[in-house]
Amino acid sequence: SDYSQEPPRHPALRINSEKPFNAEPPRSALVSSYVTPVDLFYKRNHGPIPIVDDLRMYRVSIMGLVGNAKELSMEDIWRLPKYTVTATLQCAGNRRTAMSKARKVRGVGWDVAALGNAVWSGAKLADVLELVGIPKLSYITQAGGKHVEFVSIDKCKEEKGGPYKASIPLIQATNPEADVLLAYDMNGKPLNRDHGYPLRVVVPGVIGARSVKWLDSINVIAEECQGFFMQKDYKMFPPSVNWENINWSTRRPQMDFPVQSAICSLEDTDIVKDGKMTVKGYAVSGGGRGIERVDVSVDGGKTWVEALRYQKGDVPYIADDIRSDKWAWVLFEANVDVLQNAEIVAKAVDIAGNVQPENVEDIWNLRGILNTSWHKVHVRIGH
Ligand code: MTE
Ligand code: MO
Repeated sequence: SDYSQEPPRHPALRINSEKPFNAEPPRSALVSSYVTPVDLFYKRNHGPIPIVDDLRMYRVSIMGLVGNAKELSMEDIWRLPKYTVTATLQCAGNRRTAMSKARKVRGVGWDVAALGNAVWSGAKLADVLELVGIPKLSYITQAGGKHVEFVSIDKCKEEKGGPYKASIPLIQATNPEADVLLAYDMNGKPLNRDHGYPLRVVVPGVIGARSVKWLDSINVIAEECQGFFMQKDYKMFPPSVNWENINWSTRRPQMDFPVQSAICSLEDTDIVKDGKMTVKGYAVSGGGRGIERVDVSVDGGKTWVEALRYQKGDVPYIADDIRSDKWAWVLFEANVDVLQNAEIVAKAVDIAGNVQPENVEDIWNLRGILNTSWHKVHVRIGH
């Protein structure tokens, strides 16, 4: 595989793997703005970044169990109504390094920044599927299609040199309220190469692995995608399963991500000045479930204070707000007094009442996905 034509990248990114390129921003960059700048947005790849140099030649084919297969040009996609959705994309492997410290897991290591919040614009997948004769809110096509598979242009070793692919259920793909996009813009500008130029899928509220970049074709199929990343990866196993007794077919591919939060204003080993400080971070849940509450503790979880939450450029507010972006994170901040060496903790609660689990051991899994345990940071008092 050829890594000689990778795009330029921001020097502040922390590189977790060079080839393929996997990198995340420093924690502090995440809480400096509600919308994550493109160059600091985490990059998660499984192969070299493909090159699409002639946009006029670019086509997306829509095929499989549809009435009339079609090839769409970018012009065709641009002609459809343009929707803009603010959505947080999170890799299922976010916070894997911390899970691996409890007990070794397999996979690229990530700190707490394998996620970002972007403003995505593009056509709704539901509108695109209508062009091939599939009505809105369909769970099955006349030819028996129940899943929509996205196939990429890139090549990766997990697929034995074939393209990256994933699928979502047809009912989600054809539901306009699910806001699944074929996005061509990120933060108001055409996608760059790292993030899927010229066209990518964005499945809000679902682990990043299903938001296929560099889209080549859309396949309507009867069963979920049989690709590596659906069947042999991105599944959550119980702590008892190891590499000797694993049976991949016993679990479903992970779709929605669970409630998550992390502190971003502090690194693990920070020395702070005695006294008042502001703890900042992010909280997000999958499936469009908003964040109900974020609790912060400075005594390892014995006592808690409620943090202020905000989206957009708003001043922090506590009450839920009708302006809220349902697919996006909230940033939080809490003013606390740190009088001695302390364990600072954050935990979030989503609107369904789901709470992050306390201990990583309880959710340990051999692939190291979905580490949503309480985020703990040790600080020492210094001068
Ligand atoms: N799409 C393709 N074609 N190839 C990939 O390697 N990685 C997936 C997803 N889509 C991937 C892909 C994973 S695991 C994640 S978390 C997101 O893209 C990351 O998107 P980003 O690099 O734009 O942040
Ligand atoms: Mo991912």
